[in-house]
Amino acid sequence: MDRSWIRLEDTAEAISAMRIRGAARIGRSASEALAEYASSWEGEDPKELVSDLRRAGRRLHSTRPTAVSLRNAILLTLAGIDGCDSVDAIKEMVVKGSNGFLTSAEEAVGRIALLAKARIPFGSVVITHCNSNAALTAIEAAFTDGRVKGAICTESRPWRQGHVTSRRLAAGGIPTTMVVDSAIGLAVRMADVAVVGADTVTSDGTLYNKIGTSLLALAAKDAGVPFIVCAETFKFSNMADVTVEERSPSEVADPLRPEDLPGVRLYNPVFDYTDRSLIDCIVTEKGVISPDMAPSIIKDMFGDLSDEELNWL
Ligand code: RI2
Repeated sequence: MDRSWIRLEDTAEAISAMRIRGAARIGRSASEALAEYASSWEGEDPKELVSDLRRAGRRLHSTRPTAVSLRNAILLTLAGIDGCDSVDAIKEMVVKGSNGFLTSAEEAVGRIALLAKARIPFGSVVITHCNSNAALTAIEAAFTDGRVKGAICTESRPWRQGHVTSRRLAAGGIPTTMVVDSAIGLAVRMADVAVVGADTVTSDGTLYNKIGTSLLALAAKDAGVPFIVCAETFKFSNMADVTVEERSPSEVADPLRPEDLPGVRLYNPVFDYTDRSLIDCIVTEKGVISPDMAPSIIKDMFGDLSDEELNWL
């Protein structure tokens, strides 16, 4: 195995093992890994480089099947490489594609925070689930404006990303309370607004996000609490199907003590889906939309890509 592939493999493994996690972050890491792989590729045949880059894209994509951010980051970073007639031109195209993707991904979070905070009434308690940088940046911006007086975070089993979330919010001075996931029904009634991130938004406006999100959305609807999704446009998917990632049962129960649960199969889905009817709005960097406007976001994002560029992955 050559050295550039080993570095790409390191990134793929880190994403797979969730040492790199968060839908946007895994997309950014994949884009960076592709640019680095292209830059350090040694060879003279442009066709071979295109084929190796696609192999690299497929390897990265295999790590987290639900997060469309990963797929879109790969497609957008490698867009245009077929039209290049030299190895140098391909390398330049990939580095340019990656830089463009990284810059727009970073800017998107700031723009989303600006738009989302305006949807949070002054003096609100905000409830959030899991650990979304887009959602947390919006909550922090709203706190700075005096719109947020407190935050409630769910623990987010099995990985307990709620610990990371509550530490971040508390460190920023926000009075923060963490609850176990089964307290969602009660906790949402202590909140004024729910703000979450997105792993994937499909063309029919369905949200795929960390397991438990749909329960928060249902409880929010029942309690009359607005449910806001913060999603960069590269989280939108033009795919008909979404594969919900299932991870190892060892994340839920101790694999060394099978005797604790004799004859029990453990099911550990990572994401669930929330119907668009439960979503008040989706805040993207292009504006605040209702879920039924998802197709126009998808058209905007992929409008310049050929069928070949959209379908190779
Ligand atoms: P940002 C995370 O997935 C969570 O589900 C979170 O809501 C979503 O990504 C979006 O996060 P995971 O990688 O992109 O923890 O907004 O499975 O940071």
